Amino acid sequence: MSSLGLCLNQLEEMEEDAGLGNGGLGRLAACFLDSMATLGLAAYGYGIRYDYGIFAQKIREGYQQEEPDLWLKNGNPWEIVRHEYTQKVKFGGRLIRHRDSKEQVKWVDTTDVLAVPYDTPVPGYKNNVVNVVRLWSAKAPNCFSLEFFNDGDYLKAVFDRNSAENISRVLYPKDNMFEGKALRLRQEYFLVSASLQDAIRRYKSSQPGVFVCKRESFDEFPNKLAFQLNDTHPALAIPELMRLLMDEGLTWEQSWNITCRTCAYTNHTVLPEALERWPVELMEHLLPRLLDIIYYINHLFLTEVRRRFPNDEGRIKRMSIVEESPNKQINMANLAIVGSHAVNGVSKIHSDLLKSSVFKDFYEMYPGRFQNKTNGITPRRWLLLCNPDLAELISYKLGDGWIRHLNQLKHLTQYADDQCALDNIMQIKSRNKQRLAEFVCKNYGIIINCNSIFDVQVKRIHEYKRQLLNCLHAIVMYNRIKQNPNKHYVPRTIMIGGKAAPGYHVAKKIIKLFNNLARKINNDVDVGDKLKLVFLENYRVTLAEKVIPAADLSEQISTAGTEASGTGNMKFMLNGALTIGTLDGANVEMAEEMGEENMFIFGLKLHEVEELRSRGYNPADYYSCNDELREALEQLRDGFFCPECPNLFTDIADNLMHHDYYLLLADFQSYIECQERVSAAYSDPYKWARMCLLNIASAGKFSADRTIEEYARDIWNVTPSYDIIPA
Ligand code: 26R
Repeated sequence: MSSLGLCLNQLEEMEEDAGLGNGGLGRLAACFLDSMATLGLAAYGYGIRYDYGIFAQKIREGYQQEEPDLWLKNGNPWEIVRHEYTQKVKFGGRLIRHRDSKEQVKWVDTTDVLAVPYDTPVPGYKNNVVNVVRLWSAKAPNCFSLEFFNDGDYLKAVFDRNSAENISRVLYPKDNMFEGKALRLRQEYFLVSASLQDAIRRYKSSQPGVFVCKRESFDEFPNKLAFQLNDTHPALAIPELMRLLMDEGLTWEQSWNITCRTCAYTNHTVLPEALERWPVELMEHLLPRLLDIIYYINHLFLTEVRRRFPNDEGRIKRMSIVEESPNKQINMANLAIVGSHAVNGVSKIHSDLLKSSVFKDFYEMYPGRFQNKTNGITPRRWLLLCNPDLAELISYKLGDGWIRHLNQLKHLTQYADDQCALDNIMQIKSRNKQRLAEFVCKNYGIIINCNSIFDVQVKRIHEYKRQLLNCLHAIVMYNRIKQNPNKHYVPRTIMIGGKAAPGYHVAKKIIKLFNNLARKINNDVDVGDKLKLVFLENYRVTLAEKVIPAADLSEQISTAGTEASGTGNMKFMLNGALTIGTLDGANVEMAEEMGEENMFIFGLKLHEVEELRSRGYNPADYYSCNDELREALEQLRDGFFCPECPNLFTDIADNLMHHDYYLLLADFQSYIECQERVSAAYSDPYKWARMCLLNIASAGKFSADRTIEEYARDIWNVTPSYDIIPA
């Protein structure tokens, strides 16, 4: 490379992120792929090869602007197309029934689309195992739109091919907000149908690269295959697998038995607005055969519910896969539960919430089906790769076994009072901070104080994640400095990064607010380097790899009961940042592992949130007796941070003062006081470094290897292996 004048680091910087997901759910899948390969499990990741990944975020005058992410523009050296495994996916058409048979139904006059697979290797860590992630790209078949062709409109026929190929054009950028768009339903079915056909093909040939069918019987199918549904987005796998098996000649009962034993469902959110409900009309039009199968699944299921819980129509209504009002819709979570042998949440508190509220009725019917699988992250990317100096220090102290067995980090506790080890940790953090400071200076022209607390909140912008609470703290700090500029303050640099869904106006307004706060505060001479605000533009994996190793403080401040798990929280912990957080998602288990004295916990607990809401929450109770809170809200309302457009943030303030669904005001005082404890702790460098070390030492549980071992044991019935296979 050097003889070609190329530098590896520069090339690495030029490589595009494969931004094929929105946030936590997709990134979790990527960590799982790494762990499955490292644990020697024969696993495939299936997805869509979008031409355009998650949009690139530009900040212009403080506002988010979206730009298309044409990530393949310079080619992609890591993928290889496998035309030989192309599959056909059907849409539209009509059904022809054979007598009253539920099995023998012909789906005809369909419009077909080809799914062309592209494979990317997923190497395990130094074990010579290489799995693949297989992404489908949509291609119109040659016969596509032939009616027009016969009419002589050849050009229109060619142009029309786009409508088929649009299926894999672009990732929907909404996170946690369901919208019943036809193209999105096409995407979901396209992924599911192509992937299942591929899996069945592989099962039948049973020998790699052999195309002829060797296996005739499907009896072994559930023993050889497991489909883990990553949320409900691929839940059509259940009726689709039924269809494919019945088309192979199996009866309904045989097919249902195989389907339920093969599929398992992971839930990743409890926010009601994120749950998928597809209009029946749309399904009827696009996927008539699947709707037909769903109706029959529901018929049999409701018969069973009636038998188990007689005379309970309320229960029937809540559990039905087909919802009648306000519009006829298919409830995909209900479908996923009914068609799976295991259902899991992604942290203890979240899995308990599924059983006690969201899926209570289902838990009462199938108590043995519900499980917990607390999320994890891959230590290869999130420590070894992104923080080489810290990784080296740990290996120097403990050897390199932690890279595969993260629990070994607990042996670091022996250095908790070792001055020299604590100095090393502080030096590494300090170097990482300097590197980030250079990046911030170069990219945003803001000079930050490397002795300040690097206080970081990076994640999708959403009201429930409460970036606004973080903003309120910044305002309070600013007001205090202005009021008393000569007092001593522990300096801070508050950084927020994350994308807002393009149609989520409140989230976009929060970005604009933070940028306006930054403009005002960063240019105030009274403030100087006591407080700086930085918006980290276009937050994505490659930026996370720079930011997380440099953070002192990790903000995990969602309203208790809203964040299913969080995985960013674990990445910060593993890199020696301390956490300020609520007892929500995996924070609860992090506190358990490290001890509450090593985390900054604040705010209402889940049961207190429930109690407060059921008593009737009134935000006015909080601001009327809190001067600093009232001052901050008034400043928002009267245009203090936006003189050129004084009403810009009025709606944000009014919403907080009158509705405040996520209880920011209720947690405000507790948060501010907790931040004061953070500042006090930071003033004692050895105390702080000791806590950092104890955080790292207790991060072992949050390895995705542990998560995958649990899936393997409790759901997939396979055994991991750390064997190194011959190269
Ligand atoms: C249907 C559609 C609009 C949609 C709904 C929900 C699209 C995306 C989502 C995002 C959800 C499923 C998600 O990403 N959840 C996150 O999953 C992470 C991994 O389990 C958790 O750590 C995180 O708490 C949770 O928000």
